[in-house]
Amino acid sequence: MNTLIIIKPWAVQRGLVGEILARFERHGIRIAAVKAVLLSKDKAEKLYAVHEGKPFFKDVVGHMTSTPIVAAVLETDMLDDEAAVALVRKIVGVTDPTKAEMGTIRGDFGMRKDRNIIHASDSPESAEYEIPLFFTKNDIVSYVKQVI
Ligand code: FUP
Repeated sequence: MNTLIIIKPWAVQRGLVGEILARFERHGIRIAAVKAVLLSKDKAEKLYAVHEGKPFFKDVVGHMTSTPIVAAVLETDMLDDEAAVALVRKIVGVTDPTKAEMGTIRGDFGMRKDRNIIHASDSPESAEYEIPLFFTKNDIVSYVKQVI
């Protein structure tokens, strides 16, 4: 199962990329693809398409396109799809860093809901939509042994 995380501009600016990726690795979740990108407005709008029309939409698109982000595909074969997404979201913490538990990424490094350090796909379907915004199939490796 693959899911997408994005280390957002404030976390990249503060040099937290390694620390954040390490948290997933320590759980046995593997990095199947990773890259730094300056996101285009079009891609940012697609990423947050479900929020179009909401008061924070323009701001979040502006923020996500302001300075480089680091996108990563995470892989785990130890859990079913729903559970894999749930574990990644648990490591990330809830949307608002003031409410996120200490020990989660947002709880430890975030401050503002609208600048909450990291994005993670919220379902297997979202992951399927979001991953191709950043990666082609050839960009993504698999650590799962395939028997042919
Ligand atoms: P999450 O799935 O936890 O990233 O949360 P959402 O999909 O609800 O929000 C996506 C992004 O929109 C957040 F990371 C930041 C922004 N946002 C706000 O700025 N204000 C809000 O009230 C909700 C979301």
